[in-house]
Amino acid sequence: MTLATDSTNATDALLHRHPANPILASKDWPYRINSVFNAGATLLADGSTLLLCRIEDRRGLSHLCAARSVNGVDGWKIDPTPTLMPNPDEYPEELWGIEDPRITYVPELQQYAVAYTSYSKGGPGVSLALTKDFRSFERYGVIMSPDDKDAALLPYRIGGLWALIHRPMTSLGAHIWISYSPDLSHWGGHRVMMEARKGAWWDANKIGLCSPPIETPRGWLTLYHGVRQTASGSLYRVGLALFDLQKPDVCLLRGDSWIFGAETDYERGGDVHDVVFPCGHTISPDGDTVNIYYGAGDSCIALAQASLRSLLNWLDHKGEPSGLERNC
Ligand code: BMA
Repeated sequence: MTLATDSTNATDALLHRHPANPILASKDWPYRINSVFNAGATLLADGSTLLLCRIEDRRGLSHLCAARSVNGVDGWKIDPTPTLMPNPDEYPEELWGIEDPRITYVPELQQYAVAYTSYSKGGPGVSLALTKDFRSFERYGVIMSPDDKDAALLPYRIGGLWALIHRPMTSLGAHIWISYSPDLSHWGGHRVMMEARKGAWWDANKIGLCSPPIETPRGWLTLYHGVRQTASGSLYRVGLALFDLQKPDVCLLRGDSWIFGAETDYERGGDVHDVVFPCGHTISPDGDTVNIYYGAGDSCIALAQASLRSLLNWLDHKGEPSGLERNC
């Protein structure tokens, strides 16, 4: 077993909170809401940033609303009305709302794929929609039946098939899986990508994908959340792993400790305390700065920045090839 001492301290943290945090909160919204959090993110063709935010209304149900900004930090232009509402008449799986979108730009389709949680009587499932402009959406309906969430599409086919990362709840536990499809509608080839650890670990029992994996020459660099159950509730933290580019179910490296957890007032408080929950990121024009957008305390959206090079470097020092439990 490796020694768990960590020379990383506050001054050499991997993720740096933006001084403007939280960058979006309910008071910024053009209509009355309870909270805004867990946003998907992408760069648009003109280089501006789009966040597709989860909005919880004052009934407790969620929908999605787009916010656009030239610099990805402030000056947000928020759609005056909801951008994507649940449509339970045609999609009954959306009866209790739609949540936690992850956005992937798909060059082959010249469209953005939005994977989101649809919530209904059967529990949370994974739904998919395609869009060119975040104004009109082509819904594919539920593509992974309940209980399943935390999904994102990879940007291109692997071995001729589309690949979706997701987190089904099974009798084996809440692990990260990958599935394949010829047409985005019919899915199979299911494989476990990475298992939650057990016992005292920070990512014991329940893990899930954060934002879509980042393609690097070394592999798919992947932020994931781990949930530690405690006597006073759940602690949502963020960890790091690297997967093989052509065989994404093969975990090349997995970090031992979390790299980001709730520390500030807006992360430790809110409707659900002690939650940091990234669903989206963008890469700055320098090719190295990762802008990570995360829901804080299920109440607002915040931004943390990291260097891609430093993240990979950290994994080289703190990672082990340990996707599956046998290696943990
Ligand atoms: C998870 C998801 C997230 C939420 C988190 C903390 O299970 O439902 O949407 O942010 O719990 O409440």
